[in-house]
Amino acid sequence: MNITKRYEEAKELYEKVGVDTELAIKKLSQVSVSMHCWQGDDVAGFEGAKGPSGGIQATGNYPGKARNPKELMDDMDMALSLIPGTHRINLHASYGVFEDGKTTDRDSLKPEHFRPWVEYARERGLGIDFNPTFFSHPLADSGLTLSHTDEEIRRFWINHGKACLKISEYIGKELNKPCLMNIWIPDGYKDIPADRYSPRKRLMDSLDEILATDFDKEYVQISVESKVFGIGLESYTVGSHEFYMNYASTRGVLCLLDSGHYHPTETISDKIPSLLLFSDKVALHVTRPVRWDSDHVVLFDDELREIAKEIIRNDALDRVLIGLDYFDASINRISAWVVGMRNMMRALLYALLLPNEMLAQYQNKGNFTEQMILQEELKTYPFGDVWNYFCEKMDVPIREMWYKKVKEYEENELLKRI
Ligand code: RNT
Ligand code: ZN
Repeated sequence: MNITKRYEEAKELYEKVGVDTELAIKKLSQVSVSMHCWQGDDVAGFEGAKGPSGGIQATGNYPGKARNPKELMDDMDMALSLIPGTHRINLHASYGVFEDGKTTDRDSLKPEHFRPWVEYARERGLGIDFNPTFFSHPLADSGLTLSHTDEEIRRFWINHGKACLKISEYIGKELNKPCLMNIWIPDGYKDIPADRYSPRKRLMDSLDEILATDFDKEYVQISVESKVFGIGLESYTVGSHEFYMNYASTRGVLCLLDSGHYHPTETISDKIPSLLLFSDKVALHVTRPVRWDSDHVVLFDDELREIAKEIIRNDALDRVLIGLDYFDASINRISAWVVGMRNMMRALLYALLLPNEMLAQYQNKGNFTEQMILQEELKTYPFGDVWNYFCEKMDVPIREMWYKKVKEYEENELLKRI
């Protein structure tokens, strides 16, 4: 009752600045965000790795990480039950499910290894996105995969990419929802390279070979993810932003912007409209870099709101494929998912509740004073009342109430995993 009453009052206030809260809620309820499975186990996967290699790192030792497919699926269920909306899940190739004792190397992974995930998603009405895993593997230990000088190693990774395309196609067809297959490789050098050109040429050729696989474009979308540096690979990254932006635009694949993969003062929010002008779609890995690509949990901060504004103001909810990408092992991992996913949705609602046309008109007419005043006042409009109403409507706990459920689950389940 209280929630509804407060919402009605908020609705009236927003109406005065020309914002339709009902429409905002309707649009938000249709949004799907890709929830990354790897937050649940510190990017370990099911092949026996302890943590990730490839210049990325999950730090912390909070108890209760998922150790097998069942635990990871249960934990994701717990998280999803506290996040408003119907979403997608994001899998890595290292999360294949094998029958007891059997394993298959990355170059010969098959759709059947992901059937349990497809069933999981189908039962819950979720979509699935997919990622080849070009790290946490002996043949990636040198820090080079698709750009390797050793033809046999390079070929192994090309075959991995091709195998993953077939798996993505299988997933897309089974769920009748396009699967986004994102390619990120760690390749780079710790110190100043003697040749910056040839590794990029080899990467270009490898990607072209992967894309030459026969696959149904209706069910698979491909994106490529650039990076500025990785741990131990500080001086040179083969798959840089310029490399992939040109690659994507010439090959008709999507550019994926990871908010941790640029220089510290560079933001991806500003890149979204530029990409939307030149390509049909753009993909995101929303994360939070703290001084480096640290992959902290996504908070409701300025950059998250700017990202959301660029999506909403450009009416691009169906052109920007939003996925999250962080891994914090120092806090309850389910809470990490819930905080980040709720914040992504919250930021989209924030942007949907702005009088975007009016603000743009101020800018176009040079009324920068009014523009600033309204933008600032809107920051303390009763946005939280609309958010609570939305959560209640979507049948998930309001405010911080959801943590009670996570705490219970921690006591009954997570702490028993030793
Ligand atoms: C690494 C990239 C990449 C990974 C995941 C696990 O810097 O951001 O997207 O985080 O694929
Ligand atoms: Zn990423």
